Amino acid sequence: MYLLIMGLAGSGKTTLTAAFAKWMRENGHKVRIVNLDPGAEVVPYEPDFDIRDIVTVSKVMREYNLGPNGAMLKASEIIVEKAKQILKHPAFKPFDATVIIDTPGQLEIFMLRREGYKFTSLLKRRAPTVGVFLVDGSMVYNVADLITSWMMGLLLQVKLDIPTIPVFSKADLIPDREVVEKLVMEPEGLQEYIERQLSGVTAELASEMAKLLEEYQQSLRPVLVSAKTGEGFEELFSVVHEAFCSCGDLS
Ligand SMILES: Nc1nc2c(ncn2[C@@H]2O[C@H](COP(=O)(O)OP(=O)(O)O)[C@@H](O)[C@H]2O)c(=O)[nH]1
Ligand SMILES: [Mg+2]
Repeated sequence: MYLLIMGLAGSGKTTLTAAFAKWMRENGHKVRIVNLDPGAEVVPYEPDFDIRDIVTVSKVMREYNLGPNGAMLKASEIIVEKAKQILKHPAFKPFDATVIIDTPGQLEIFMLRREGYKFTSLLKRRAPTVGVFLVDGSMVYNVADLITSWMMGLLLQVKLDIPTIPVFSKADLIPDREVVEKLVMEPEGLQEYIERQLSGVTAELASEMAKLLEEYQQSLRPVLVSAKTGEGFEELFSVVHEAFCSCGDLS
């Protein structure tokens, strides 16, 4: 299967890729790692395939005289143009291992555009593909942060049409740990916080979103993890497995 690690820049994708792959290996699972981020400087893992062998953001900046965002855009186009060739690499063999794919730094320039959709479609055609949407847990201070970031995972699921697990990263840094934990585990408690923290139309809108999340949470529950301490990895593994089972057979 393919496990696509997605999230905003700095949400912890690369760190989680390294730590979760190590954890899976230690627990007897076969894993391959793909670095799909052409803008990565150093990565804390040994990739089985590295997109930087084909394209890097810094080279594209020099060659096409572009800034970092323009270059990431151009690099994304190059990745999609060469996708068929890239996917032939043995690292992408999906049936004897979990292929963990660390995605490009800026979600909005790759995953949320046509490029991300196209690349994911090609993966999906080959094997079951599950997404992880990482939200930087240390940036969640209140119920509005929690709901909006969690919703983004849902949007990504709709956009890419793959089961996408909402994962709150950096659990070791979450400022109000108990509140986030409670809200994530018992989304019905969200309504109470919404009434306390928001008002008017915003509260109504947030309340509708919370209902949607509560409903959706029954099929793919959110997980709190720390790549630093390994907390939540067992839970993440079991939710990935459930998502995998729900996303098709192995044929
Ligand atoms: N304390 C802590 N820091 C983390 C954790 N995961 C990532 N980070 C830090 O967050 C920053 C961004 O992480 P990175 O993996 O590069 O994010 P990416 O841009 O999404 O790939 C780095 O400084 C990491 O060391 C975590 O679980 N705990
Ligand atoms: Mg990264």
